[in-house]
Amino acid sequence: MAISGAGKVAVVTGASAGIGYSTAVGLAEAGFQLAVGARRKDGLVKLVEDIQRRTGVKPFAESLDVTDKESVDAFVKGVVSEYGKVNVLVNNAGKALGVDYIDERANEDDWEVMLDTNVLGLLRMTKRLVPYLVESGDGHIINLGSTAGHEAYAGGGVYCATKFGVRAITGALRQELLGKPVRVTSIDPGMVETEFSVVRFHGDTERASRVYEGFRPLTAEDVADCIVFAATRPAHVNIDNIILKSVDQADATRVARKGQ
Ligand code: 8X3
Repeated sequence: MAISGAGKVAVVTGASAGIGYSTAVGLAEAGFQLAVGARRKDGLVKLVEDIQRRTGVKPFAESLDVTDKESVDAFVKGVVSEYGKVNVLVNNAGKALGVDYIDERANEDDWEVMLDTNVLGLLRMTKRLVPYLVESGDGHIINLGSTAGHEAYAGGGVYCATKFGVRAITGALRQELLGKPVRVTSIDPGMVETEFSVVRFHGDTERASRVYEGFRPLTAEDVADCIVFAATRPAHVNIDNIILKSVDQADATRVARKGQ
């Protein structure tokens, strides 16, 4: 049985595009009041208009850089003063940068950004919101993991490390929050066609499009569907983990492409 989000507040990070954007729309359509954050203001403006058009309700939207403690503090303060509570935290902000091997050519700045965003950013948001999630009496942390958190691949060492890290954090949180009214879920997609690869290849759209050539990758909406599903189960039902991949993807490196 699906439970409506009416009366509940959901926070989505990295909401200006891709999975975050679709998740915010999906949760708003399921009745949640939304608080959305991202570094890029233009995507947030579009999202606010989109949600308002679909639901008639204007979400709280503020710039948010999860790598910056002050930005995280200001965002959380804004959400709490707007709604007075938080029920759901979707830790979506994250990225891959490069496909460097771990050798002398690797870009260490990329390593730092990935670890800071995907691991520390998720921790910063979680640390600050856990008290509110507990206090809500019906809280839920939904972390965006990845198949890269289950299987490492060449060129993905550091990105995979961040997603293995997210999986560890999800597991620890489930233990730590046992006995408290907070569910903990990890949604772990394989290849999803969003701006993910454009970001990974530092803006090289042609190289990014080749990643998804000749097969049917997941879409942002496919992943958002799983997040909304987890968030709309009854309060005692914890969806621990959903791993989803395109029917054309077997594992990190094996993809059935047309003509191959
Ligand atoms: C994204 C999946 O295979 O590009 O999290 O690392 S993959």
